[in-house]
Amino acid sequence: MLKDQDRIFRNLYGQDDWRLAGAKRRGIWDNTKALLELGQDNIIEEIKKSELRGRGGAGFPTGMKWSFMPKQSDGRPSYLVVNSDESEPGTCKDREICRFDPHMLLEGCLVAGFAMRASACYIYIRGEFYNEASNIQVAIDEAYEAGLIGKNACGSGYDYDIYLHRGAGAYICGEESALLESLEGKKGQPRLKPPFPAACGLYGCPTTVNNVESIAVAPTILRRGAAWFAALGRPKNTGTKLFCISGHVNKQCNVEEEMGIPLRELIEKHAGGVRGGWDNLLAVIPGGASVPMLPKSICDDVLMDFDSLRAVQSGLGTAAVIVMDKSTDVVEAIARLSHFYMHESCGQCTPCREGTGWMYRIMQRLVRGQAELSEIDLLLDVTKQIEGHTICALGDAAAWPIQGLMRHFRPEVERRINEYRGLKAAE
Ligand code: L3W
Ligand code: SF4
Repeated sequence: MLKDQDRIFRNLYGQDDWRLAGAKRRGIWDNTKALLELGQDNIIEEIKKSELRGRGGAGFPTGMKWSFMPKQSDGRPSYLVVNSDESEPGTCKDREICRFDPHMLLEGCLVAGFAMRASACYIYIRGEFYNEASNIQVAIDEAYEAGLIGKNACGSGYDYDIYLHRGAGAYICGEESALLESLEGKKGQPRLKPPFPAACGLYGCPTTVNNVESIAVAPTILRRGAAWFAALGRPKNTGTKLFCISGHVNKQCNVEEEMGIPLRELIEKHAGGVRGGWDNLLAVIPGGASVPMLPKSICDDVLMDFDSLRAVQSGLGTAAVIVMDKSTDVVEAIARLSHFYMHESCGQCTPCREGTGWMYRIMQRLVRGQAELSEIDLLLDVTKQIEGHTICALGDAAAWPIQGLMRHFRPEVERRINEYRGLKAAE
């Protein structure tokens, strides 16, 4: 279990003042100038050494991403864009940073933007996060007033503006290139990659898009040192992580824990255990709706980090742990997610636009058992036709939960079909 002194997020539950005075009491904005004096390359090197991996779902190495930004300007400005469009079902961690510790995010924006030689920063926040946007704007105003950002930020000689932009409630705008389109005032539809944003991002300029949590932890890593961060967790899966635990537990919560904590320990120590006890567990979605679910037999021992979860054909994703006890209709739960992806598909590419609807229609019939047994393989075939064949990861995200269902609960799906056939035959 994470020791108190290793916790990065000191106001996760809003128990303390989120305004500038409170933030300073927690050590935020404490001699930030000294962090900048480390120099751009040293900051990036330190983040690389910490082995911090992106906290938005993909787990891409953060320091490496920053190093893709040009060291010499070719005349174009460059930008840091913070992805605060948190919409992954089950995920509610960035929201807490935005509303209870906005200055922690802003200090991260300054340090990260400076390291990658950005001219300015845009924070793109989910439209529904009205109060969170309001708190961030108050914090931005306070930071300008105190000379922490803007001209000669923190007395460093570096000029740096931070702008807040509110989205309009589309899940796909959390995909980085759709986010950039939306920020530019266009319809939020993903771009083909490459080019990656570091080469051609916002307004055609070099851009890094990072998740809120990735940016918020950067100043603490620099203050306490890469070695401290890297010693937490497991090799290549370092540091602490915010987990969002929801569903059939006794106490749903957000909690900061060490990367690699056993799933069972996470649920029992922080969420009061599974409703009805561990033996009443049916399955867990360990990383937000986009990653495949795991049955109890795997949940018994699995560790919560990128590589351990990948090894069991799932993923850490956004670390949103959705717990389902034995009262859950797993087929219906996955059908509901299929509806979500169909609804949120931007419609740009055919496999996703047509496939998400096709999958949802089959899933609906599987819930009732009104299908042929052969349609299970047809459905799996459709998931394979979508996976890896679309512009962005939403197509994969729509396919994976269904693949997970069939991998672990196919007998339950078949049982429903056989039961329905039996009822029909008896009529
Ligand atoms: C330069 C290269 N940059 C990759 C960059 C890329 C991006 C990052 C990760 O999807 C996942 C998705 C969701 N040169 C690069 C490069 N990059 N290769 O690295 O890229 P990628 O393509 O691996 O992933 P992604 O498109 O960013 C994110 C999953 O997260 N997810 C949902 C997330 C939802 C939220 C939310 O609500 N907050 O985050 C959950 O699992 O399915 O697989 O920056 O440019 N060669
Ligand atoms: Fe749009 Fe889906 Fe294609 Fe992504 S995969 S670009 S959401 S149609």
